[in-house]
Amino acid sequence: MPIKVHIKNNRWAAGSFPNTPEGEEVFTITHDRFNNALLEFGELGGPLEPFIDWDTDNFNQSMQDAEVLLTWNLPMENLEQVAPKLKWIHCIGAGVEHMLPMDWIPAGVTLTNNKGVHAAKAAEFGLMSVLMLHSHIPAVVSNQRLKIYDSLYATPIAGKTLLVIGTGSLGGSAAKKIQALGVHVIGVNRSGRPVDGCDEIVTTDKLDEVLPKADYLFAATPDTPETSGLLDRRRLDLMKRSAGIINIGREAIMDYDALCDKLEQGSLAGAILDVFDPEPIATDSRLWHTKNLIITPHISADDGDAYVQMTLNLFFQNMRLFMQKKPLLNPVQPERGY
Ligand code: OXD
Repeated sequence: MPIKVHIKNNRWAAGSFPNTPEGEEVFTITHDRFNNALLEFGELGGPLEPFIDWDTDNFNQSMQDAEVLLTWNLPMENLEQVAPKLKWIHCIGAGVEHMLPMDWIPAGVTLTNNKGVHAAKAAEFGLMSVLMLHSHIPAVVSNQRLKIYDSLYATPIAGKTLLVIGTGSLGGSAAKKIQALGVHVIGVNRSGRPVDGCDEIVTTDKLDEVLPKADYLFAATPDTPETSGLLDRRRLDLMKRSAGIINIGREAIMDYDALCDKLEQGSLAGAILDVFDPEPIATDSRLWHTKNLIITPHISADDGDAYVQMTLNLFFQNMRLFMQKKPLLNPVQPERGY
């Protein structure tokens, strides 16, 4: 029996995903991309029956006999009736907060995510952004807009301390690259498990103790009930005035209003933010003109050429396991929301 895979691509639309027209090209799974990626997984070709679709154009009809859904999002209502044969949903993103709360997942259906696909790009972005903060680039750019020629000198970065909040695939890969420059890296995670690239690990409940030590903070956590509001105004106030902050996780984990206040007052030196809610940022948002803040439009971790290829690579590895009835890679734990 062939395995029907419904592939739901999204057309770019305001307030939806992809949130920019450029994103549509990066994240779309075409027949060519699907077949090219399949070449490396020869034995899977025969049994697979892909149905490539857009938005919900043919969703209800096609999902009647689909066992697998490959998508960013989906209509969750009555999924059991809409998709009686469904066993596995793979989300083409790492963050799955748009699917919370996960009480809609029918019993017997596994949700997996794209963890790992972003590691190489996130590591380089992490390295770049920490070095940018260390060389005062947000302030240099703010000065340039005001025609201020102020030589903001910096030292080599060795000996500084970086706090990495969220030491999974994104944070962990960035930590390794930055540690190689002689930076002391403190990782913060839920369990306290050791992580390559981190000199020390503390559990999230010890965050208040390590925030004052950080010269730079790199936030790379998903938005879950546990991380939402983690870096609130009180915690941001624990940081050094000379510190810099990067967020490539989700806006929900940090109080951006408090962050903007601190940047304007000079009680924080700089910030580079890559994630926002909503995206794109509203034209009247204060973020656009906050001093010493650089906005990057959600480009920190998605490989512009190979995102779909890497996604399909992970998907086909998992498909092999699915066919062998083995546990899948990257299962999302609905109760944790990640
Ligand atoms: C993701 C992201 O969740 O790129 O995949 O933000």
